[in-house]
Amino acid sequence: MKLLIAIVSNDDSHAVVSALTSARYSVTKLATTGGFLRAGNTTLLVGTEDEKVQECIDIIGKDSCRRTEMVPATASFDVGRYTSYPVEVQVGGATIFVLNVEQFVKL
Ligand code: 2BA
Repeated sequence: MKLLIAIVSNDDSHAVVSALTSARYSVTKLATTGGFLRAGNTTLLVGTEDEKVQECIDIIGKDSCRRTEMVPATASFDVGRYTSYPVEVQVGGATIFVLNVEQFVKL
């Protein structure tokens, strides 16, 4: 058995958890904070059989792949005058650790 620890963005977490539970994986969702950006992210714990690890990674990747999005940014170009323009930002992505589980007990 393996334990997957997957760190995903908060924006993607709902879709990833829904996809995993629909595929009958058990998931625990933790509210976490990245050490570098000090911003909130989501850590998912998924315990599963060895042969299902790749499918689980594929499901997580489907809803959290790294992508570029256009977001509106605002710049001031004169006293009291502002303009809005789109900028490209990178969002999403997942960091996944796969650990061996020595023992799995449900009481
Ligand atoms: P990612 O590498 O995609 O990492 C996203 C989040 O995943 C991280 O948030 C952290 O919470 C977790 N994570 C990634 N690798 C990990 C690891 N080896 N061990 C434990 N947790 C891990 P943040 O720490 O806020 O980092 C956000 C983004 O900033 C990173 O995206 C990376 O692109 C960049 N970054 C992180 N640390 C950096 C550093 N020391 N120097 C430069 N850029 C850094």
